[in-house]
Amino acid sequence: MERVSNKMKLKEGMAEEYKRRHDELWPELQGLLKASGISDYAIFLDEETHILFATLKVENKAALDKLPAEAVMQRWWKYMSDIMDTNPDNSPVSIPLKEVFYLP
Ligand code: RM4
Repeated sequence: MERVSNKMKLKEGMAEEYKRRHDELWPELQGLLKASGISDYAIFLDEETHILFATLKVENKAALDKLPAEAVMQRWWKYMSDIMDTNPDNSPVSIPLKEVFYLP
């Protein structure tokens, strides 16, 4: 099991909408994430900076590299692109974070 964290950026004033969309996470996307070996996936919002801190566990990190090619992932990213900082392909600007502490 590997831990992976990264940060993304939400557009100002979109906190409620971001939470609403994730409360209604598409079952198909949830299925893909679980089938990819992801668990304990949480996203926290820093309300001062609008930075989203995402953290998850995954059985094998290589599985994450396959997600961008999945149609449902691309549809989700397009759906989310109006409220997040995104790359030209609609994927969120996602900056990997370095683990510096862990207490099991
Ligand atoms: C986020 C972002 C991530 C996705 C989660 C479910 O807003 O789009 O890439 O893994 O939603």
